Amino acid sequence: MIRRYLFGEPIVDTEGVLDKPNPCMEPIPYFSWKKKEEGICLRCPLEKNAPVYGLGQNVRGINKRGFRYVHFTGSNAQHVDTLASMYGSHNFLVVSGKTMFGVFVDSPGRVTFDIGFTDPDELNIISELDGFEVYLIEGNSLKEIVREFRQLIGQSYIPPKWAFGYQQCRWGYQNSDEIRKVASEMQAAGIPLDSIGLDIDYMDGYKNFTADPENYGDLAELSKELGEQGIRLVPIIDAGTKIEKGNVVYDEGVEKGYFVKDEEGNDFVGAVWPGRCHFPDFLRPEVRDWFGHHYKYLTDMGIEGFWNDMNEPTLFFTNRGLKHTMDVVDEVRDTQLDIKRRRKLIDTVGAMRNNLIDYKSFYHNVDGKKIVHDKVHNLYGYNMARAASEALDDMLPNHRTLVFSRSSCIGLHRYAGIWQGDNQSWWQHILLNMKMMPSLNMCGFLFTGADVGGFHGNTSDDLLIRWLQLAAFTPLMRNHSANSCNRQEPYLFKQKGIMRDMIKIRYMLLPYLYSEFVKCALNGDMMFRPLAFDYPGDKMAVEVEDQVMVGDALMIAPIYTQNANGRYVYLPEDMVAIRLSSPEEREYISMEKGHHYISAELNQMVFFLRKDKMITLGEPAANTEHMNFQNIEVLCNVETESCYSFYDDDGFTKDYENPEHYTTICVARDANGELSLKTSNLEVNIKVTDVTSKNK
Ligand code: MIG
Repeated sequence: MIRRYLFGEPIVDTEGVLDKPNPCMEPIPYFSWKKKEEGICLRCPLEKNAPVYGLGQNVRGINKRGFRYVHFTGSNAQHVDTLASMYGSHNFLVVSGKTMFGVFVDSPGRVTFDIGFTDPDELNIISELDGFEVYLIEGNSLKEIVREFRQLIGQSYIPPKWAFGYQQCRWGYQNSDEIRKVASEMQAAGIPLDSIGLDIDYMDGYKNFTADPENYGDLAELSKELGEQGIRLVPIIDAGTKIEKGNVVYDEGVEKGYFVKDEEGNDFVGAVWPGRCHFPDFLRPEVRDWFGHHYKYLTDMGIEGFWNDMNEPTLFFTNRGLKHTMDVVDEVRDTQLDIKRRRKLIDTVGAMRNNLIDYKSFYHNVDGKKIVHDKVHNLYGYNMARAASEALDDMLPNHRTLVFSRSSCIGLHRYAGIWQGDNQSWWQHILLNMKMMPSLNMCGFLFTGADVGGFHGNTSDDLLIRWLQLAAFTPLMRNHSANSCNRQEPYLFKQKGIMRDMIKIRYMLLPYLYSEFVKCALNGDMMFRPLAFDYPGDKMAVEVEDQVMVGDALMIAPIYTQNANGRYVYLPEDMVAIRLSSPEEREYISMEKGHHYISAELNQMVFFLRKDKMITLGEPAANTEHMNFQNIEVLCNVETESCYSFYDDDGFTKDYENPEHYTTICVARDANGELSLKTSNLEVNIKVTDVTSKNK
């Protein structure tokens, strides 16, 4: 059951929820609330040891209890335990325990979730804005509460099938020949590849919807050439518009009055890559429509995948901040620069970036109302990526495109995916990558993943290999790195053969991953789940923070420690461990419920198949375009009988509901102990592999 509560008068409709139930007039259950200096505070006691799940993109555990998260989208690349907010603000959480409920705080502004941090026995939710809405969701299980919430916020974005293939990216590919080289090196190393990301380097002077005439003058040919090999380009689009006459987006935006304004009503100025920029007012539908249709420049080249960056929005500096900094420089210039002044200088320079004073100094126009940015801050990236998605739908109807964003808010999950931002080549970031998956899935973000290998910092063979072993399951599997660190393409490493085999395993898993993904999107389910969601009565399972369920049939327990040749896992039921060093080289190990040490050398990846479940596997190919999902192997761990609903489609169009996309696959053990197969669709060729208790 879902109930909606209104607090004050919301300044805008976030459009996180499209179909709103009538508001409830009775007082909100579970919570007491009062107005405090920091905002409206909703307080609720927490049961001892009861986990709290959700909040989407954040650091720390799957169980979010024990920290104070502040949702105000930001771009901090230090994803450490004390980071209070990341690029997204996803204000949904589920409190478990004897009484279980979900809460969604629908607000465009800053919301703080103090989950047993200041007081270990309390949840305090503080909304800085007086006007906001709260949805309270009750249900009989964690899964049910999430499903109800997901129905409320609407169906999650489904990208084209090719977006599930391996993506190679890097900040710093200098010209189109370098892109060609990435493709040919990948092919020479026998590594599957579906797309190559283009970072800001491809643009002309960091202007959106342009290509550098010297280095990327042949972008259209490049796109065509690679397209013929089944490889797609995925260019970046940034939030800032360069102030420069002749820059079409600038000229039009100024003329139409489509940029956000400063106090005096002039186009607001903030700096990003090209230096001083204006920022489209994406909260306005007509601005989204205008900006979104500029993607035509790229779609005309056959490009159908895009990523949106710097849309928190990130501001390197404003004229105010710069002037203030220069004043401080003057003030300290001729002094001895003692510790205080030195600190002041450093802090002032640092504070030029993403300063709250600046976020309070520009305005949106929402339905004719002038609204200061910091009150709707969390909606900016959401509406930027939405602009792309809406216009692409218009320009390429009934055709799926890839769009993923850095900044987000609940609502964007209907339009795009997100990546997890500027992580590091740290072992603990493999784990963080995994832990964020279920939290994001709860909030509707299914198409997500992290920069594989880590964005900042130099990666090593073993780190990249172990990371690939996790990323083999994440819908977005993109290796991306910063221009300041070593290159990270797999073919450059000594152990590239292992990397190739891990990426091939990803392609082998695709028919299962794609089937599970689309079904989860259509049914409002989570593809990645904490163990607690599937085994709520199992106290041990509830505490597990380094294993998750993936789809209907699998549990994963990735290795995230350097030099380890295995790890401890907890099995909440009997399962079959599948240990493989390539799609063909496999071992099946029956394991009983309980604690185990499972060995997995660097070249071995392990995952676990649940009892009476099966997965659908494909034959890896150079890319998804060359794969045939109608030719599959089903790997079965089935004692007596089991059925699986296998989803597949053409990967491009949108008639998801077509019953022809579903094949029911049933296997049953006959009198001889052999598995026999029944299927609803004879066009899918199925080979059955029985991995049930091979040891017995
Ligand atoms: O702060 O475009 O998250 O993926 O490579 C750096 C350059 C700006 C941040 C993105 C990252 C991208 C980078 N951008």
